[in-house]
Amino acid sequence: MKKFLRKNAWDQEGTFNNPDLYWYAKAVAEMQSRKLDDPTSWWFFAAIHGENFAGDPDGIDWNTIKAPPKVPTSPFPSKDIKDKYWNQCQHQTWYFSPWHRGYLMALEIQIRAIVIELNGPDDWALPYWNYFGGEKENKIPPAFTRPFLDRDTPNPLFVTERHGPDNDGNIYIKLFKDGKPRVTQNCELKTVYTGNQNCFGGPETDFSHYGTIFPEESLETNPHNFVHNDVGGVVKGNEGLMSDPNAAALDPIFYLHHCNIDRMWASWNAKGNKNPSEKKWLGGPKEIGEREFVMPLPDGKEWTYTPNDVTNLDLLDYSYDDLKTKVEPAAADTTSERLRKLGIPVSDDAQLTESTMDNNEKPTELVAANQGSFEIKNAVTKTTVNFSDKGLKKVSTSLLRASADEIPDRIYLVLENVKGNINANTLEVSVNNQHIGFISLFGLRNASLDDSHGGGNGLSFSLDITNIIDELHLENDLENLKSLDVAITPDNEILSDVKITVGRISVYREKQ
Ligand SMILES: [Cu+2]
Repeated sequence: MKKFLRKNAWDQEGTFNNPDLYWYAKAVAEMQSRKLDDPTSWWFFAAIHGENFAGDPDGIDWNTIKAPPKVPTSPFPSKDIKDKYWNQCQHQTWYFSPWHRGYLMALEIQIRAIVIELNGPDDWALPYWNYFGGEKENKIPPAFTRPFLDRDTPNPLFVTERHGPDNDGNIYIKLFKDGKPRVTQNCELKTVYTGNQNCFGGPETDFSHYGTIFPEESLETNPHNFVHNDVGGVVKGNEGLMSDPNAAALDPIFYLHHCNIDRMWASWNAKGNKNPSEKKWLGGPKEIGEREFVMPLPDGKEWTYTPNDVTNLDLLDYSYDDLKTKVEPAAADTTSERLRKLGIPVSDDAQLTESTMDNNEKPTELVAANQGSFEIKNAVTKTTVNFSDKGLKKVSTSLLRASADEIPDRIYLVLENVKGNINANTLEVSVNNQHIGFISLFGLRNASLDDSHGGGNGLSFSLDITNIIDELHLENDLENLKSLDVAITPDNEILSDVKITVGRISVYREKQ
């Protein structure tokens, strides 16, 4: 089988001197010249991910998108075709990675077919945007920001509605905020794909166009969601295309972002981490009688696929020029390091057996909660999370008993049922005045609608606060602890017609 090599979009300075970008632009222009109901058009492909022609009033209405891109609003495909292909993207789910891999493959085949028709290289492959590449590579490659391709030809990769993380038109990924890591590759440190709060690939779900739960720092949560909002941004309440899942794939940078996400999945597997072996994952939602994953091909045929068809890169027709991901050393929080900090002698990592470190199903138990629902305001919103006596006792007992054979509980703060009518915002969360993390709200608006797949339950986010609890234990403060003070600060101003609410903040212990 012929292998196509996916390379870094920042090669040749990320300009049109990079043939991968030049030919991508040429082919995107061709796809953009095709009709909405043509399954090989740019518009149809974007709608496969998600569209909002007639949907909710708060979303980006495809009829009114400011050019470029100039989105055609007719002719519509037949209902059968629309139901079969459109609005498939899988979010907040363990299907996130495989669905998007198939989607990228279909687009790549489509683009390559056009590149060949235009007498371009017959081995063209989709480039990736590695925003972790250092120096300037966290900026969008320059080929995407200039309005013209050649002298008078408009640049098909240029999009007006892209605002950036500071909403000033400067498009880059904000890796740090005030020195604190914000967009990271920490997901690469995870050792299980699904099943617990600390997983790489997302929670087990059925077909999930929009789901509900985000484990901390899964591939989808961070970096994926952050990159969407950092590129898209929001100005005067109007979100950029990338900030809305139902418009994101109209922006040509979308596929280069997802190519990097796909590369990170391949990198995670290359380290020896295993994908799920459950039938329900391997067979996809079709396995339980739901919609199947299906893509159009250039020859008018269709391609249905399952996660099992796309799991193994060795069996697919592409590879990456580089599978390296670099992880900040501070994030390398291993169990043995934790035990050492707690004063428990550990000779080496080998002492911790596989089963104590990451068995999939770990029992969790609620140990603390705040009073209930509240609204996120500008500046800072504070709430108190109260422990139950019983819950606190269990947490402290687990720490007092800790040994290399009995790893103490891990503790998670969960923002439950966050709802709102906006995607483009980030929340900074702190506990007892210590920063614990950032949360990207990409996907929030859709997950909050009553007819969403999650039934309008919004999104839930979990943040690991084990360190904070361990420190309280070491300072002998844990037993007298009654509550934790949680403070939440939004990145972007919350305008008067925007509402973001949190259903409850709770604390869970996870037995190890
Ligand atoms: Cu995405």
